[in-house]
Amino acid sequence: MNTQDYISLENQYGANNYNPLDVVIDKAQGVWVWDVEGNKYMDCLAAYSAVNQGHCHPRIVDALKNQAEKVTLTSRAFRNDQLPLLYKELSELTGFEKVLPMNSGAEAVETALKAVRKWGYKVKGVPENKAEIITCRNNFGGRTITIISFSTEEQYKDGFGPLTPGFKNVEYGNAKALEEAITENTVAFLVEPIQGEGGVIVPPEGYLKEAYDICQKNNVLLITDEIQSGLGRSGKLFAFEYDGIRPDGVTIGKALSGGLYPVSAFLASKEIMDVFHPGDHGSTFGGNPLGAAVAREALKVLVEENLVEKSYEHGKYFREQLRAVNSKHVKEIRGRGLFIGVELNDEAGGARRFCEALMGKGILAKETHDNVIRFAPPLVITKEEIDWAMERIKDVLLMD
Ligand code: IF1
Repeated sequence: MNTQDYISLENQYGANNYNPLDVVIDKAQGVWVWDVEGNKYMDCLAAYSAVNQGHCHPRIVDALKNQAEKVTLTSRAFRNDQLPLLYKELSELTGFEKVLPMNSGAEAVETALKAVRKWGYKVKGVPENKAEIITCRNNFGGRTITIISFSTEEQYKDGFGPLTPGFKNVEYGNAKALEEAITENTVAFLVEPIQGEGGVIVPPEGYLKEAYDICQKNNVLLITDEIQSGLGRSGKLFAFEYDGIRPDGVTIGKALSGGLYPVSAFLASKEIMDVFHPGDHGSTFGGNPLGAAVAREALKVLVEENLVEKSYEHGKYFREQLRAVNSKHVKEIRGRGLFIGVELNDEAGGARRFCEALMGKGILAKETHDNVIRFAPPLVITKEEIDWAMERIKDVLLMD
């Protein structure tokens, strides 16, 4: 079968909920992927930061294989030997006292929403069903009905009502707007330290610190969603570190498993996590030993291969090289670490055509919000591989 054969099958049997590039990948290793015709591409999306460790990292593949031959799923009705070790290693690495394991990022966000609401009622004393959560315009937190209820992207909500109440959106990066939105019923502020889908938006210097102080003053929990920006993507373990703060809770996912298995988690203080009692919340696969074993190895690889530092250094280099192209199409190059957005001028005709041109030159990148090309390769990318990419990116950014 060739590319078109696979695409025809997708069109015949698959829901039409994506519009992917017409590349059918059947092999991947490190920053490289191959299509069914044997063409080789550099993956500059890294599955939206789920393969920070590089595709099919041998150590994580081995961890998956070894565990798969022992036990893969016990449910949480019983215990297993991998989850407590993941708890310990995650807590020691991140500094958060408690972990609640889930599978998808959206489930981790939903867990955080439940935690902050319950904390509001049981600890802060907000009247039942009156809890308010503040989020930011252009957020992305997943696709569940509650999460899209605070989305400002009309398409994500269209046809999925009635929406979940209890959310207020404020302008991203505007601490004053946050302060003005707080009422005595506000339980939390949920924010991405860098908005990925919003177009790799880095907030003004000190914004998170201002937000932290405002939350502290008003007894409002600060929860950062680091499902995309976390685990090295921004050049720090967590992007919240750039403001020298520690939020009350954080959601992680994607690279937590290195892309080998869906593993996510909500991390928080004991005070917050203790709102959960047996039977309050859970998931069939949440905390399973296969995912836990994979996540433990993925975190070890992140640390032992210095991927956070590499993201910082190579991201800086990548952004410098992009700026040096001096393309008439480019409005702004922004980002932190290897989380890079190239915003194009309106006259450039949209980012999709640049992504298609990049694909023709062996680079897979994804546009976000029509006019931003996101470059977010696996953090294992080398300087030489960036140079290889830049030769091709330069040609594309200099096209008419
Ligand atoms: C899609 C976007 C990115 C996320 C943040 C939670 C989640 C995500 C900050 C939910 C997931 C994915 C979802 C995927 C494409 C991708 C995406 F374009 F949708 F918005 F990365 F920017 N918080 N983002 O980025 O995690 O449930 O997907 O595991 O839905 O198309 P998930």
